[in-house]
Amino acid sequence: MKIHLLSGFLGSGKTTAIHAAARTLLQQGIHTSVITNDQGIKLVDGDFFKSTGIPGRQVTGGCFCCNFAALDSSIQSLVTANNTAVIFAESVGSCTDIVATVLKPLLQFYPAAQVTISAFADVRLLQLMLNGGTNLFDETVNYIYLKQLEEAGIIVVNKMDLIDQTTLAEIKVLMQQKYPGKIILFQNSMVENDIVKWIDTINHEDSSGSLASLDINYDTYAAGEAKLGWLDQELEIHSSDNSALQLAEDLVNLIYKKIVEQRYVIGHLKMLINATNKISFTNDHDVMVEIKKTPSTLATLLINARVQTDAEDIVQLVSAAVDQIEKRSGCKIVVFNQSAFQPGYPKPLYRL
Ligand SMILES: Nc1nc2c(ncn2[C@@H]2O[C@H](COP(=O)(O)OP(=O)(O)O)[C@@H](O)[C@H]2O)c(=O)[nH]1
Ligand SMILES: [Mg+2]
Repeated sequence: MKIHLLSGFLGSGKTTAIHAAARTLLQQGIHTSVITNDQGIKLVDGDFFKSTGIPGRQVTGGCFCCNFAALDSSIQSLVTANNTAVIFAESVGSCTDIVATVLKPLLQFYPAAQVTISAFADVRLLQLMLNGGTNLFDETVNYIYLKQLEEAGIIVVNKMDLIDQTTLAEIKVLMQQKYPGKIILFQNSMVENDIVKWIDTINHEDSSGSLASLDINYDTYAAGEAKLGWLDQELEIHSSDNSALQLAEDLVNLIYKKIVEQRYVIGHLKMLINATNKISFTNDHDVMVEIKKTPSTLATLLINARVQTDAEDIVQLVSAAVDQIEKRSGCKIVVFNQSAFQPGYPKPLYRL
């Protein structure tokens, strides 16, 4: 069995790459599955994988390291139910120290397994980090970001289609200087060839067993995690004039607009309409979304927001957006599930 762990900051493209890679392997007849992970209650990514038909499990309510038992039972259940040969496991975007707390314990539990770690980095954010850090995020958040890259055997510099060739060439030089000895891939996860190259690399990676546990300050790590407020919320939009999908689109765009107006830095902001239509906003992305709309009296919306402010601020902001859409249209919006919090101090089950 192969277990490919993905770490990397929120929004770096982990789910996109897993989706493409799992599809490619499944087409080759290789039994492949996915484990998504989050601290909240319900994941846009997990629900998204369900809609694609790729076998998967969700570990929620805490990261893999603090929830190792749930990760382990997910692996066992995928092996039993799906005869899985390859598992992609995506860790929470603000989580690090996974060599010591996930990879090494997995190698002890599954000595015959090949376990790899790929740390994903959005090339645009990476560029800011390499040029002396960024004041976009708090410095404790930057600390987590750099620890994720430091511990992985493979760094995937992703979204390389989003910068020009000259800048890319500069980043390649800087990365080779900063991380000698690591495998560094430059990737566009939307392109099949790049995904095939990544699959090939992780297939042949056999140095994971010799990866060193990080030297890491848990107080700084915990402070960085706690800088981001989390909101997971499920809503239903009821419309008597069949405009529920239009209103869902309006609500999604209004929430994003309000976050931008408040100048809250986005870790990630993902929404899923009717369990199939996935929308992802980043700090660089300011176009409004447009979805395909059919007349409908009901639409559902799942929101996963990880934003650098207090969770309560995000709750208020979404609630104000909901009120505004209700008043303007006369529709009824019901929140039926919500979890809002700052992540607590990371307490891994194992640390080897
Ligand atoms: N242009 C471009 N966009 C990408 C690439 N990989 C991912 N994305 C987009 O980046 C956003 C976040 O991706 P996602 O896979 O959800 O990130 P995750 O939070 O790391 O799982 C989505 O809108 C993706 O479509 C890439 O290589 N190029
Ligand atoms: Mg993801």
